[in-house]
Amino acid sequence: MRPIIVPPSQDIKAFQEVLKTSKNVIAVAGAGLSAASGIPTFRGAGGMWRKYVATDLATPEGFEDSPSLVWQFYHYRRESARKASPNDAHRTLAAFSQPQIRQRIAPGATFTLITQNVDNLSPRANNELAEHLPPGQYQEPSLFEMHGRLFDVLCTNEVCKHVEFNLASPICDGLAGTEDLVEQGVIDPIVDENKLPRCTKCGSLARPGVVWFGEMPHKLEQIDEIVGKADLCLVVGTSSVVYPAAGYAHQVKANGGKVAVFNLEKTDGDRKSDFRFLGACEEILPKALG
Ligand code: BV8
Ligand code: ZN
Repeated sequence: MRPIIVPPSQDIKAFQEVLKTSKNVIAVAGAGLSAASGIPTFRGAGGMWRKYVATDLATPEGFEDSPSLVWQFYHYRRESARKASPNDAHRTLAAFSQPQIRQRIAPGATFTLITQNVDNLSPRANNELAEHLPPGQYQEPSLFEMHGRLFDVLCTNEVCKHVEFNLASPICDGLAGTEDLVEQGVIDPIVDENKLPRCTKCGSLARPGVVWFGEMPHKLEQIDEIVGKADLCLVVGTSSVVYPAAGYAHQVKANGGKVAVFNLEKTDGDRKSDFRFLGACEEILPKALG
């Protein structure tokens, strides 16, 4: 006899009751969190991976084959992320990361945001909130950018390994204007490799500070420890296909915790979730966590 799978609840009030009794809450976020900020997602409708083969662009081998092609793509992503602003979903998660705000809806619970996004919008939402809170009230949130950061620039020299946060637009003269070509889907390696970003310390070729396929995501041990203690996992705007991030909700479930999905569309991973709120997370999350 096939086990009867109870469909996920869509009842926000019931979700808020669970929230009230949760002790350790995590949120796993993906590109859908930033969609309303104008940052294209990877796989959904309009997803940018549709035009480009992800494995050609987001892998060490892709960078090895053509650093120009990969830098043109990440320059385009940097420029679009620079022009973007945090949306209501980023702001809701930033507010929920503050204990004195979270107390109202999840008294005594801890909260950690684990984002796959590299666009710097969650840190910006946190910083904007910090500016609006009375001095001394803001507490550094528990935030993991597990796939790295677009605006981190890493040295490729194994000895130097210099890292710097760099918001320059363009990051180097050689890439200026190529973002329009990428926007039109034209992506050939047109920038001379000698004109690509260099390490400011040793002059070696630099690379975007993101985690590519096959590379180890950041701070996995700390994340695994936090996931292991979570009794509620929010899944926000992710197709849940990239591991290890896609496995965290299952882990919380397996540990007896609950899972609430906030996504525009159904995904394979969410059939067994306890709650599923289909729609724009920038509209639903403020209601659910507000
Ligand atoms: C690793 C960084 C070893 C740079 C990215 C076979 C099985 C299982 C795993 C693997 C396998 N083969 C290979 C692997 C490992 C691989 C992997 O998972 N591959 C997949 C494709 C099968 N993973 C890795 O390589 C990782 N490293 O495994 O190391 C290891 C690990 C652990 C322990 C030991 C060893 C590294 C993965 C990181 C890759 N880097 N990006 C960059 O951004 O360019 S991945 C890329 O995909 C982004 O980071 C992105 O965040 C991530 C996931 O995509 P999503 O965020 O989900 O975005 P997507 O567009 O897919 O979905 C958006 C969703 O939002 C949609 O559902 C849409 O409907 C919804 N949405 C849209 N608008 C809204 C919305 N929802 C709500 N509101 C809206 N408004
Ligand atoms: Zn260097």
